[in-house]
Amino acid sequence: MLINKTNIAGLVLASALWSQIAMADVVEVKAVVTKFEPAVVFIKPGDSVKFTNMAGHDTVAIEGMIPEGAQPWKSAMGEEITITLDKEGAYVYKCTPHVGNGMLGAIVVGKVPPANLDAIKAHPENKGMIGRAVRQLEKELEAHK
Ligand SMILES: [Cu+2]
Repeated sequence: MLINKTNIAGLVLASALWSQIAMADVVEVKAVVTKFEPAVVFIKPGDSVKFTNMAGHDTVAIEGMIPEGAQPWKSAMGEEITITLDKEGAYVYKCTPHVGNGMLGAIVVGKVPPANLDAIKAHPENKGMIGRAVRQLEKELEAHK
């Protein structure tokens, strides 16, 4: 390979990308009866969350309770989906068949407190079981300060 400025820039970029990939973590969230465990997880931008033991469950991001511009997710029933989150903020999600049993969770990416916490609290769906999950998220954020 001819060594010139373009090649060097490419190599530097490739190694920066590689070290980012090498440092990214995968955090496991397990479906246990009608709960996600742990219900609230803290990750870095670029980390992934893998949902396991999903027989009879799904995981669906709640619209308006994820950072603005972030990609919502929706798994198939029983799917052990792995999602990668790059955008900082809090993501609240539910299991469709068990949302009435309080089967919800939250993922906090990056900075604490997350920039969209007020938007989540002000969301009209912040009531009932979803409201309970939001309060649990707030409690965990307090403990994580
Ligand atoms: Cu479920």
